[in-house]
Amino acid sequence: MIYFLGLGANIGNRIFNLYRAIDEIQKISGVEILQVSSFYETAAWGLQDQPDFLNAAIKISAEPDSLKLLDELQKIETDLGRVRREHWGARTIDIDILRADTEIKNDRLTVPHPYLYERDFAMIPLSEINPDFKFELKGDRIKKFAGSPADFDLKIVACVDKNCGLGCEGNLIFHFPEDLKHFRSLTIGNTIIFGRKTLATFPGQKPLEKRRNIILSETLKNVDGAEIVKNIPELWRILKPEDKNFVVGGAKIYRELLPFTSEIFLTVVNSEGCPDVFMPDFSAEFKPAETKIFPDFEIRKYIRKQGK
Ligand code: A4P
Ligand code: MG
Repeated sequence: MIYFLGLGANIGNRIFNLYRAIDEIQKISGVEILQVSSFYETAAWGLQDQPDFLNAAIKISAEPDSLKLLDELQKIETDLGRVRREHWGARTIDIDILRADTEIKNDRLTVPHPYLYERDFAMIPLSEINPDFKFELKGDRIKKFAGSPADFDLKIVACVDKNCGLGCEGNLIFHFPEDLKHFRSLTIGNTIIFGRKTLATFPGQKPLEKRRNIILSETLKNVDGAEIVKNIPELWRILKPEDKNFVVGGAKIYRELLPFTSEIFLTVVNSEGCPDVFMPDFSAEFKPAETKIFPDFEIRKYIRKQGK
């Protein structure tokens, strides 16, 4: 089932609270984040004598039923330090279920959220990721806040065989000079983001020259010529909105960063490797944009169906 969630924070490091909440939601078993809105700074609604909020909306698909999902979301609120004190009061993180595929009404849950259409702080981020949701602006004070994952230019570059296989025991399956040229022309002068196993497939197992190398790894300590971040919230802290960032593997990193990606460059080789890892399925959220055909492979570009 598809759900749209609203996130809000107005105590502590508000932006980091949102980063962490998104990261924790992505870790819920059976939940996949599909899209994340910009962050907005908003005047407190309801109880007005409290600091401004940062608000955002995200779209997820979730296998757990709605009450199980609510339990998981409330657990994240608690883990991130939220103490329920006053209704509509200040909080480190608040996660509400704004909308779902169906209406829900029971003693724990009302979806759509009862005040949804009264609140610009919920509807503006929500309509950014789903422009089909029409609403009337209430005129509350709200402005975009820089530094959301949606503000970073993130693209995936990957090479797969015809079964969407990515790799074989840590090695890339194919090496075509024309594809390497394409990879270099995209990435040189820009940032590449990858995991520990992908580092091991680079020449000399070293970061690639002429690019900013960022490794996403919990275990690596120091690597000459690269910056290491332990988790995705740390990644958002060091990316720059003016930079172009390419996610170059492996499978786990593709899966984790797919929700924040605007474009995918997929080299599809016209044969079968012996893959043990696969590209995550992105067909629900992305559509083909252009294809370049070469003798042994083609390079397909995909873009998001609905603006980032
Ligand atoms: N509940 C019922 N329906 C839902 C739903 N759709 N999503 C129940 C989530 N929870 C839902 O919520 C109380 C109970 O509501 C839950 O146990 C659940 O079973 P809570 O989060 O414990 O309490 P709360 O958040 O103080 O109350 P409430 O009514 O959820 O407050 P809101 O609506 O979340 O408002 N101003 C700005 N600018 N930005 C904000 O983010 N947030 C609030 C809180 C007030 N003003 C704000 C903002
Ligand atoms: Mg709430």
